[in-house]
Amino acid sequence: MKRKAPYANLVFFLVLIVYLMLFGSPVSSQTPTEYSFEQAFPQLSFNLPVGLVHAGDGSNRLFAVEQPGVIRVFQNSQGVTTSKVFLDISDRVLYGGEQGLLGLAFHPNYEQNRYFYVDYVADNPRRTVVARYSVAASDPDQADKNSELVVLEISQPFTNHKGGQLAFGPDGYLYIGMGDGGSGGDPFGNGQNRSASLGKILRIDVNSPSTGRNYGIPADNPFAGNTLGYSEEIYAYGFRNPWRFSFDSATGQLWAADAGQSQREEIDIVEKGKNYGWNIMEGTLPYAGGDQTGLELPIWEYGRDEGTAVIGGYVYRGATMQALVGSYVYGDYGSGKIWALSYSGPGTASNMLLVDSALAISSFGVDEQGELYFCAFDGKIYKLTASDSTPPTIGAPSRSPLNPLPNQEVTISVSVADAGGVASVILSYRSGSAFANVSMAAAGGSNFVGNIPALPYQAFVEYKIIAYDSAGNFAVNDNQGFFYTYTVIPEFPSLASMAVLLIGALAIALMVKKRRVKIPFSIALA
Ligand SMILES: [Ca+2]
Ligand SMILES: [Ca+2]
Repeated sequence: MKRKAPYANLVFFLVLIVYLMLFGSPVSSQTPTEYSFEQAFPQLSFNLPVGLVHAGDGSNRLFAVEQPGVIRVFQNSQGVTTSKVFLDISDRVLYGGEQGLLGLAFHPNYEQNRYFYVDYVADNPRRTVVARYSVAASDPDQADKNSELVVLEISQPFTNHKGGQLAFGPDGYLYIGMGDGGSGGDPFGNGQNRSASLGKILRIDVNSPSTGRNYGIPADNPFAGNTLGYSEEIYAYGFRNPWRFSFDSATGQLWAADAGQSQREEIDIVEKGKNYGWNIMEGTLPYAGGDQTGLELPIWEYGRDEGTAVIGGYVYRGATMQALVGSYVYGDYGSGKIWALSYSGPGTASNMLLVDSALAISSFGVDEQGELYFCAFDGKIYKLTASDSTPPTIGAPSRSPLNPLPNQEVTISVSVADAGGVASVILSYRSGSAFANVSMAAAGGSNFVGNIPALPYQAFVEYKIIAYDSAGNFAVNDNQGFFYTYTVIPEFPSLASMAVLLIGALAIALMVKKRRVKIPFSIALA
């Protein structure tokens, strides 16, 4: 048995305290989670996919938007082998360059009314069309091409900067992304012109058509009822080409990515009535010049060293990549990079590169579970995956009883956490010789418990905790090499041993007394 002098424990704890003061807590360190991407539906290919949405109807279907004018529907399953044509309006769509079928959004009450909305560019004259279509109850995978109701049309001067995103907000209104109409530098000044619908994010009420329109103007739109000739549909303005925007499904915040001219790609949190700067500014840089007072700056921007056209994504709210929950995942068409931006107010933005895909990323999408996908112009839909390279985090173990008797088991409790899941927790202990391992049992929450068997009087016990996650990463909490320790204390004497001791003591006392008595007799006889 390994024994220590009484002072050894004291010296040990003093050393430990000094060590902890210098080097922090005795818990395993973390390494970053690694991200990659893979084909989400390897057997499916699409013709220039620019969007992926779900209907919110619990059917677990996905709808891919093909820029030339087709929407295809398929079951959200990795092994899916076919997709069906949900809608083909390629004969109505002006396709080419940035033009085409660009946006799709299902009505929030789609399950009841079977309405969905598309944004496309049409010709003669060149214009953006936002239209509503219906789906026959008899075949949920087949929209009725003849059900088109044109909701609004916006004249388009050039072939580029068409915007095209459609999304219903948490308020039930339909939000529409409109680029500045194109060429370069916004020659007509549409972004800052509140009488134009171009260079804006618009908001309309598709449920309440008002006189002369197939939609209503929400009463609290910034310019609702104005007499200055401003566009009543405007929700926010000063955009160049807000190609993709989305609502955070948890907070309702509107996140938009505005593609820049030649220097800055930007991410904006869009709020009602605000001016996002174009073309007075490009990102945080002056562009055409003018008064910058009151302009809303991006929460994040990057230059040509990182990409050429930002593709807005989603605030991740899925379940498979815990470390990304709450971060805005977006990418770049030119560089194929995908990042996660976390932001909780001015000065808090933190951007992390997830993957460098080298793909021509056109759009992001989420499924009914909130899992994230992206479309690329190689015709494939990809999903982002996290490879868990982060070992579990092990807390400081607690022990009961603190000072066991020789006949007492010792229960060790410890908290173990891992974003990818804890696979096993081992309690490893020794008393002088080799370590023995005990599997610790889950005990609710992140707690695990295991027992060290009863050990003899004055046994000096050392123990540590080892934890594995489901990806095979492991962490050891051995108290920074000092182990956690205790010494089994002496057992309180039992009644039987007390009796033996008492009898022994009496016997000795009697013997001594006998000798004392005997001596004087000897002397007397002598
Ligand atoms: Ca801006
Ligand atoms: Ca892990």
